[in-house]
Formats: sequence, C-alpha cells, structure tokens
Amino acid sequence: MNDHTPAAVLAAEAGSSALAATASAPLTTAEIEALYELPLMDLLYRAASVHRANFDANEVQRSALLSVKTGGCGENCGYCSQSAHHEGETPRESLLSVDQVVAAATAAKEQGASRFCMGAAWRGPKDSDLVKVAEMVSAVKALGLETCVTLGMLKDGQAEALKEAGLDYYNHNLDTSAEHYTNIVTTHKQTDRVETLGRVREAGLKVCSGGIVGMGESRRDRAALIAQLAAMEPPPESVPINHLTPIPGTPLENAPPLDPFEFVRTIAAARIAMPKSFVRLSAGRQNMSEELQAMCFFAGANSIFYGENLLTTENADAERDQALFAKLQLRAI
Ligand code: SAM
Ligand code: DTB
Ligand code: SF4
Repeated sequence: MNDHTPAAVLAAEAGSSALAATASAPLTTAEIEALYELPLMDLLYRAASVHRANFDANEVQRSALLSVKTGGCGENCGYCSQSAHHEGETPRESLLSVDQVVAAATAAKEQGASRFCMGAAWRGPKDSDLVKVAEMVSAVKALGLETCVTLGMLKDGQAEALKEAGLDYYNHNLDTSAEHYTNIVTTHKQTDRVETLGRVREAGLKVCSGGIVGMGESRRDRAALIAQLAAMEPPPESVPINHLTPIPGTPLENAPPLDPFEFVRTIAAARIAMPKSFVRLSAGRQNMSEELQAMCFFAGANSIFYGENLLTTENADAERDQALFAKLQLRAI
C-alpha cells in the first residue's frame, strides 16, 4: 500500500522544500501553514487520500453531549457562556443526578449515538464532585455507550479514579495556539491544560483534545494549534474542531466568522497532520450548510456531536443529521 504518513504525503509533491518533511516526524507549524497555502483542490485530495488510507471514508462516529453542571465557572475563557466573569453567563444549574444523566444517555443511545460526553463548568472538579461524576460514568458505561467527560483541569489521582469508573475518553481542549491563548483566557495558562492532558494519558485514558477557530486568530495560530496537537505522543485519539459559537455578553460575541473554506482547510490540515485520529466536526455545525458539512467529511472529518444540544447552545437537528447521512450514504459508527 502507498505510504500515507503525513510526511510521505507532503514529500509526494516535494516541489516546495517546506512540503518535504522528514519521514515520521510530526509536521511543524511551517509545514502545516504550507498545507493551508495549497490550492484547495490539491489540499482536499491529499486530505481525502490520508483519510481513506486510515479509515473507512463513509463512516462517521456520533457522540452525544450533556451539560451535567452548568454555569458559574470561575474561569474567564472569552468564548464561554458559562463563565461567571461575563454578562452573558447562562443560568446556573447544580450537578445533575445520576438518574437524570442515565435518562439522557438512554435517549441518546436510542437516537443512535455511540459515545456520551458529559461536561461540567468547572476550573477542575473537587474530589467530592469526582465521586459523583464517577458514578455517572459507570452508569453510562453500563448502558453500552463509550464514555467521555470534560471537567476542567485534573489533580493527581483524579484521572485514575475516572479510569477506574470505566471512563474511555477525557476531553480537554488546547483551544488555540499558545501565543493566542493569553488573548482569550487569563485565569489559567495553556500549559496548565497540557499538564492535565499528561495526567489523562498517564492514567491510560484516551485523549480528546482540539480547539476553537474563529476567535480572531491568524492562520499561523491555527497551524500552530494543529502542530501542537500532532506533536503529542501519541496525538489525541479524538480531535474536536469547533467553530466559535458567538455568545452575546461574552468578549468574543462580535468575532467575525471564519471563511467556510478556511474552516475546511483547517479540517484537512488536521486530518493530514493526525492521520489516525478521529477529527470531529464540532460546535458551529448548526450554522453550516449540508454542502459545507459534506466538504468537511470529504476533507477527513469523521465524527460529529449528535443530538439537539451541545452544552448551552443548540446543535444541528438530529433528524436533519439522519437525513444528511442518508443523502450522503454515510454510515454511523
Ligand atoms: N470547563 C471544562 C473545560 O474548560 O475544559 C469543560 C467544559 S468547556 C465548555 C469545553 C470546551 O467547549 C471548551 O474547551 C471549548 O473548546 C468548547 N467551547 C466552549 N464554548 C464554546 C463556544 N462558544 N464555541 C465553541 N466552542 C466552545
Ligand atoms: C468540544 O470540543 N466541544 C464541545 C465539547 N468538546 C465539550 C463543547 C461545545 C460547546 C459549544 C458552546 C456551548 O454549547 O456552550
Ligand atoms: Fe467555560 Fe470551561 Fe473556561 Fe469554565 S473553564 S469558562 S466552563 S471553557
């Protein structure tokens, strides 16, 4: 079979020295920027080739999402509806009960989700919270769903406790380049997030980590984020690419949307840089046309959030998604 490692795909058209990467080394920011600069059809062709060499290109994984603890977060992430620092903070709700979570997970499974992700608006969980989340994880796992949680930064021992409870994935996004991060959040550093990802990996959990685009970052920032994710050893198994959902009353409420083709290029670059990872077309899908979503699937996106809601905002409608899968003859996994 042809060699479809990121370096080999780049080296295949080594007209430009920036595209001729060393075999098996993760792509650098400059190499990923060079991918972005390719004519769109060339970039899509390469991304689709990498995708097909590593996955069935007609299969898309579907994760449901539930906010198990909403609002009142002490962090000041500029994009987030749940930060107590912003005027636009969403109404607060305390931690859901295990029964409430099981009811939502059962409905998600019936609708066809294979993974259930639970999110909490915390800087990080207290040990007493973690005991309750661990119960939720075990109960959701018992339904036969893959489990994922996103709870913020973890302290020693917490990732292990989650693993023990049956957790499959921990989601913790790097969100944007290290350079742009300080323009978006000041209550913690991006390195804190990197540290938590280390704890997650050490505990033997699968890593879900990606970012948000459309936050006023440059193309170089987008390339740097992808390079940082791809340089993780190993890269995250799951890489959510969110388009900012602008929330009224947050500092980013008026951020201009990214050009849709720049979004597709980001998906393609992530696919080429992380050939074996699931690349998830995440927040922002409710505002994307079917054609744009199809182009993202062609570029290598092979996972979506599925169901009526994300955490505090609406998602694309599940029935429309089913119709889209039927039209594109995509199979849900
Ligand atoms: N508090 C935890 C944390 O920060 O990791 C978990 C919840 S947090 C809401 C999970 C992720 O949702 C963020 O890292 C960010 O990538 C994404 N997110 C939050 N608000 C968003 C928005 N308005 N648009 C797009 N993505 C968003
Ligand atoms: C991820 O990368 N995106 C999801 C999930 N991981 C937790 C969250 C998207 C949130 C969109 C805004 C909201 O609904 O509050
Ligand atoms: Fe929102 Fe998570 Fe930041 Fe809190 S830590 S403000 S929940 S993104």
